[in-house]
Amino acid sequence: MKNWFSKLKSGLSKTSTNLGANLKKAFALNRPNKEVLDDIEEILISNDLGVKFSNEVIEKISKKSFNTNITKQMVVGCVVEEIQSILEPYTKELIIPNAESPYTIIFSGINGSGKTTSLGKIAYKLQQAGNKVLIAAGDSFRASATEQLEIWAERSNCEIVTGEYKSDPASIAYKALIKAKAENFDVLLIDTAGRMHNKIDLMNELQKINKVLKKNDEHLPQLNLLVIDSTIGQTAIKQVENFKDIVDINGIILTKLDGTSKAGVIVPITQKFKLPIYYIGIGESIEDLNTFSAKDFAEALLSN
Ligand SMILES: Nc1nc2c(ncn2[C@@H]2O[C@H](COP(=O)(O)OP(=O)(O)OP(=O)(O)O)[C@@H](O)[C@H]2O)c(=O)[nH]1
Ligand SMILES: [Mg+2]
Repeated sequence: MKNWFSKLKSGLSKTSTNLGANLKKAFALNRPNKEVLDDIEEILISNDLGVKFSNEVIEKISKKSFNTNITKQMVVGCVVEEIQSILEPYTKELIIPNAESPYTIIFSGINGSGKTTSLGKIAYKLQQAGNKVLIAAGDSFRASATEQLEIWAERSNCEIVTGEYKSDPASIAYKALIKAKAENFDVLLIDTAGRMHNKIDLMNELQKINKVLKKNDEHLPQLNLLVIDSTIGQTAIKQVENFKDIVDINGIILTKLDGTSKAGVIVPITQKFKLPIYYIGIGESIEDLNTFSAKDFAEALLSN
């Protein structure tokens, strides 16, 4: 998409400015390689890239700089290359196959992570690409959640199935699935309520939504997407763990990359969980979501 890279770059500017300024400082004084390396290691860790990643980078730079002084260019090149090679295998495009059952995606995550907004943006994308998309308002828990999703359904020109306030989300999902099958929808997108992992009832409910779909067709849902707010940094790692314990999370969306200084966290998340990254969000409007490119991301992150 035209301008996406510059949008991504400016979205990631909080992270890249931090990272760039710190790296610059590390080279401000003429110091022995060993001291510069110690600083770089600290900078990479404090920018959320993780200990494992930082060690790997330091090792590479040490080898490269065996007989020569370390330069900022060398470090930036190495970090970009390393981030790209870690993330590349996990960049995933959402492809909707032609099948009897609708391609079903459940959006889960903690409160306010961007589930509903991401669902709306994806509904728009899939609809634009010619798919028949049905939305299920599976968050009957929060007052006005359904209304919020109805607005997204209207914007994306998709049909929506809703339920009564506080009614059982699994039955809303089921009702939507039956409609989607009967009317040959290609895609079914299920919104869910935000939940913290310690809210046992809500976590069980998420399992129930999965079970109800599976009972109808064991291949459903094809995707359990965890929507992660990137502004929370390291906490995201624990969050992935908690959700993976409950449902079979098989993909992630990273949101709010436009407002975070902690975008680096995607690296340790990927190293630890090896989950495909389907989309990233860099703003609130309908076009501010795109497929993830490891190369663009790595370059934008080190662009300052
Ligand atoms: N800047 C920015 N804001 C975002 C992005 N994604 C979502 N938001 C905003 O984050 C807020 C929460 O988004 P929702 O989509 O309602 O989050 P949710 O996970 O559905 O929230 P609950 O249903 O309450 O758990 C809204 O104000 C969104 O506009 C993003 O990529 N960038
Ligand atoms: Mg929501």
